[in-house]
Order: sequence, then structure tokens, then C-alpha cells
Amino acid sequence: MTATRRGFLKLSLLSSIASAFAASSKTAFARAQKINKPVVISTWEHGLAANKAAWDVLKKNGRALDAVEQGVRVPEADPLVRTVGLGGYPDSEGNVTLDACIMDENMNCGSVAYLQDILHPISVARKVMEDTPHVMLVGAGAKKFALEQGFAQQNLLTEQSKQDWLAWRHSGQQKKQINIENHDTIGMLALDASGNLSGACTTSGAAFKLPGRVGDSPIIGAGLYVDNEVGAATATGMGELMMKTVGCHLVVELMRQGASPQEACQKAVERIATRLDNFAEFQVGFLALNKAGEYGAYCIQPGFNYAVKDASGEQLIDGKNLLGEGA
Ligand code: SD4
Repeated sequence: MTATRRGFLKLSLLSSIASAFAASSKTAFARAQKINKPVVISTWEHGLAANKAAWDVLKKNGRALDAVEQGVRVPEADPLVRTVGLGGYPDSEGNVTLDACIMDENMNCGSVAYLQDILHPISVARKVMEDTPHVMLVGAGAKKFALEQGFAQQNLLTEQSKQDWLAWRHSGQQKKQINIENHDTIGMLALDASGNLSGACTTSGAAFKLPGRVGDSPIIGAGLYVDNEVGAATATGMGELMMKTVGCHLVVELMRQGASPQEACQKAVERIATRLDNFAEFQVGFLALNKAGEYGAYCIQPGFNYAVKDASGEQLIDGKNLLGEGA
């Protein structure tokens, strides 16, 4: 095929795809009287403090990408948030290993997994996105890259985390599953004043996991996905379930087909429930935001909440769930 013919085919393909996108994103706009922007949403109660940092960027007409990075750095640096960054529960050998990813409005994404001794994995993920041709760096390579980029090396195992790990070891090393007492990953989504979406997700993962285990949080499509034509989604809970269903990509695709953020999250949880036999042993929560600034969430178990901040103020909302009373 000649270069001219290839160019022509590419152009006509792009224009038909563009009209399909325009048609699908009209659904959300048609539903919303007015676009709610800027707005930021994030998982769990610690999302309130994180949203404040993100809002500082958004209220000055800053970019959603900067907002989500600044936002999730708050729990990363907070030793009291026990499954993100500093003070996160270690793996079964006592090592804190971190997973994070970030995605912008242009389908750019960056990710780090199994990263040790670096306080802000989300900022390393952003560097991977912006300063390398790659999407994901893991383990020793990710750490080497971070150090070369000027990130400081730091011990992230706090005394409290060490004590909890020792107690777990002495208790016979029972399996610690992600249930309603053991979760804190932060996933954050923002729509900025220019109408652009971005998202970030960062975690120390499952407590006392097998060394080398990586969850959904750094996997684009599983723990986070952003399509600026449609919406964005992030997840918290037992990562293996989101990985098996590519959950966040599914949520975004459902929104593309016309589902509201709430409906899309519910359908993704139902997909898990109808495909994975042991789903009821775990928690999974999806959170979604669309181009019109509408948001929603849905989870398997009761107990998941999420924080929202927009021009009308801040809220902490209980996620609707599949298995709880009144579900
Ligand atoms: C993981 N999804 O590593 C993460 C953990 C989590 O709330 O979200 N906890 O599987």
C-alpha cells in the first residue's frame, strides 16, 4: 500500500471514530443540564484531605493531572493511612512495596509497581509517563529510575507497621484478605475547569502479601482508566478481582455506552459477582466520574465511602453496595 493511501485510510478511520465518540459523549451531556466542573472525587475518608490538596490546584484553573498528583501525595506522606505510602502495611517479609499509576486527558499514562523506599510513587509514575517512552517500571528498575530523577531514598516501614507485621507473624501468619477492615488505597479522579479529566491511584497493596505481588492499582485499565471523551474510573479493594475483569476499563466503556457513573460501577461489580465464584469474600469498590462532572460508586460489601469536592462544598458519601442490608 502506498504512503498516500495509508494516510487517506488513517484519516477516514479517524474521522469516523471521532463522530462515534461525539455521539457517545452526547449521552452524558444530554443528561446533565450543566457541567459540574471543576470536581474531584476520591476513595475513602482520607480522600477528604486529599481532595483539599487537589482543590487548591483546581480552583486556580489548574490542570486535573496536577490536581490528582498533588491530591494523592497527601495520604502517601501520611503514616496514619495504613495502605498507602509511608506507614503502609508491609509484605510477608516486612518490606513496604508500593504500586501507583497516573493517567491524563491525552491517554498518556505512567506507572510504577513493587517500588521500595520512595515516598511518592505517584510522582515517579508521572516521571515515567512524561520522561520515558514507557508506561510501567517495576521493582529495582523503578527505584533506580526514581533515584536518578532525584527522589530521595527513605525507609517507609514505620514503627507501627513493623509492630503490626511482627504481630501478624506471631499470630501464625493467617491470610490477611482485603475486607472491610483492611483497605485504604487512594484512587482519585478530577475534571478541571477546562473540562479535562485525569486520574491517579496509589497503594501499598494487600497487607502481608506474598513478596513480589502486584495488585490492580498500577495496572492501567484495572485500577485506573481515563478516556477524556467519556469519563474516568478507579478502584479499591482486592486487586485480583479488578485485574481479572479489567474493571476500570469496563466502567469507562459502560459509560461510553450511555451508563451513568453509578450504573457503570454497579454493572462492573455485577460482572465480578457473576464471573468470580468467591467474590463475596472480598471487597471491591469502583468510583467513576464522567465528562459532565457526574459521579458515582458501587461496591461489593457495605463500608466503602468516597469523598467529593466541588464548588458546592465537600462530602463523604457511602457507596451503594451489592451485599449489604437494603442493597
Ligand atoms: C490492591 N487494590 O493492591 C489494592 C488494595 C486496595 O484498598 O485497594 N486496598 O489490591
